[in-house]
Amino acid sequence: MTFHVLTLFPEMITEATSHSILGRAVRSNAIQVNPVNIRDFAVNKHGQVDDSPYGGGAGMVMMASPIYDAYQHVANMANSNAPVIYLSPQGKVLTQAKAQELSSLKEIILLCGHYEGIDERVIEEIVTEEISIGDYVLTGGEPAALVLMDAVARLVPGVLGKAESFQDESFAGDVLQLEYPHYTRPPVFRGREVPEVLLSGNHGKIAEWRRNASLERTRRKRPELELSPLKKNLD
Ligand code: 4HQ
Repeated sequence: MTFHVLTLFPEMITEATSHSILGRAVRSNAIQVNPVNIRDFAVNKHGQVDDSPYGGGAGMVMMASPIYDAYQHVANMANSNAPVIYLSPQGKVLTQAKAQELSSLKEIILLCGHYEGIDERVIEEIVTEEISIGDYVLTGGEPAALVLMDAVARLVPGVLGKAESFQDESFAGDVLQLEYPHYTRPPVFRGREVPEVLLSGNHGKIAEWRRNASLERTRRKRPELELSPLKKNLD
């Protein structure tokens, strides 16, 4: 799977996808990350990509043409029906189900905005969907694009190792369940003991304890996650 990222800060994307699990996935070709520098498509020799807003007001607006040209550059290599996702608080909030859906695509194009935003006309022209990573305000779209890429990439076959993906097998598809508590040596830390069952060697009992702990935790800490998608539609 290829993530094309239209951005003014391509190093943020390269750097953050070059470590740990994503770094390994890039090196092994399980995923491709293609940051495209919008400034390479600037309107003049000064590298201008933003301008003051029509109608006045503070701040700057990203110009339409550098973004459009950067998009055309990608569209020439990408398959033309790849979604173009604008990271924005105006989008639907990213869910595990959405990450699942995106993980089956061959390519996606992510558009990262900065300053006050992007000229509305280029959004109308190229964006197929808007996604938010949560109801708070970022300084730019790059951290949001990285969050989306991380959540999607780990669902792409070959990205997680056997040990890393094992955990997920016990959980059904789209529904997010909180993880059970984890413990490692020593058996007592500041008077706190590891639950006895985990030291018992009884793998049936251990699996049952973890299933229960996971359910109990989800119910207590994030009760809204327990609602099935069907139930959710009823409220
Ligand atoms: N942004 N989820 C880009 C966000 C955001 C979010 C603020 C995106 C600034 C220009 N993006 N604009 N929340 O806060 O995706």
